[in-house]
Amino acid sequence: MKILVAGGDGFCGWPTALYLSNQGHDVAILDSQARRTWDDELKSNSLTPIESLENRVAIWKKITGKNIDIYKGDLTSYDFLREVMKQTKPEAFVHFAEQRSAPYSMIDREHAVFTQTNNVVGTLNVIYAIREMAPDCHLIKLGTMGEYGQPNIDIEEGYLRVEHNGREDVLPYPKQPGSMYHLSKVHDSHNLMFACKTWGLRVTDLNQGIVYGLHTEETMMDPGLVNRLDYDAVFGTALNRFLIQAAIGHDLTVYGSGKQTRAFLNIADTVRCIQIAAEEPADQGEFRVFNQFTEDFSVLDLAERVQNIAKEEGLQAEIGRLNNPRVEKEDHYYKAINTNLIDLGLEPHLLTDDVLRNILKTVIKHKDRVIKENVMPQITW
Ligand code: USQ
Repeated sequence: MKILVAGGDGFCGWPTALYLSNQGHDVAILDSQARRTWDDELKSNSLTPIESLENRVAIWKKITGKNIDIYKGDLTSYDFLREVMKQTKPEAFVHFAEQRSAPYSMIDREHAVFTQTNNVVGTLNVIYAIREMAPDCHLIKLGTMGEYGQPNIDIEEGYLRVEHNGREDVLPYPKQPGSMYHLSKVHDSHNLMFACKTWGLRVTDLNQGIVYGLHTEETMMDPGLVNRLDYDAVFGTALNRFLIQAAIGHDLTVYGSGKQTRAFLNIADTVRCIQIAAEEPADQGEFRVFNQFTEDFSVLDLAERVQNIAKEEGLQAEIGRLNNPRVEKEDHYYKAINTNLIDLGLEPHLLTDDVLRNILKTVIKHKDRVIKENVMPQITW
């Protein structure tokens, strides 16, 4: 298939582009390089040293003989997007190209406005470009498990059967997002559902949990293909941050009681989920929702597991209890359903001690690159 990966230079997008290319798909990357610009803005960096997008793609071609075209530009520019659609004529459009950090969106008014404008307008442009230029193209859009929040009932995959005053309907699952960023994805979901219903677009919304790890088979083929890895308090996420903190002897930054429970998956499962969605597309007019995660854990459980593995590797990692910089439930019910992707063939890579140990060993190699001032959270809700 011809697949366009928007956001193909980022943490999820880069390994996905390589994986799809390796599976024999004809892949092109659209990317504005925004993720690299935010590093400059925040005076932060990837733990792993990453090559420019041009070099990455050239190395991939040298090793595998497979070509990946690059289109540098922003989805919020409709003229640019139309031109890319004209040249690539994609059968599947994988959309990772959003500002994805909750803390970044909560810095101040400007960052909230930027996040929602960037994400919502970008996705609206994708909807209109597909409608105008490739109405059969299947849009695979990255949503988030955070759209649902932490309700006191089971979280279904996108829809909930409701009985009310003796009548019954299947309705979009209620959304209770926890940041201006998470809200942007809720807005996207509504726009996408409307586009499917009204114009017959076909969309899969992948409500992904927190991704951990960094390597896939493809990114390990050459040091120049390595994935980025974030550890800072703005773009770094819970488990990866704890592993990097253990590597540098920093207390593990558990926010509040640490009883917050979240859905997680390995980056190796992210890439496979995208392949499954692409090869088993939604029907024309269907707004299909998959919950994309494999396991759930409380933040404190993860910190304790990292602490134990670190100890076995001769590292001292204390669990630090910080005042929670976020406004969020800490003690709550959490059960989310994730059978759709499993039914289509996903075989989860579960979080074993060996997996934790391997990530820890990788991060130890690069620990001198950590900018220590960026580890503690500074942004509050
Ligand atoms: N947390 C800590 N210590 C830390 C970092 C986080 O205790 O050092 C806690 C937070 O308070 C929160 C939980 O861990 O309760 C998750 O925080 P996170 O920063 O790992 O993840 P989050 O802000 O939710 O966002 C990340 C991605 C986002 C994606 C989301 C999936 O950045 O793009 O949408 O995970 S989900 O969490 O399911 O919404």
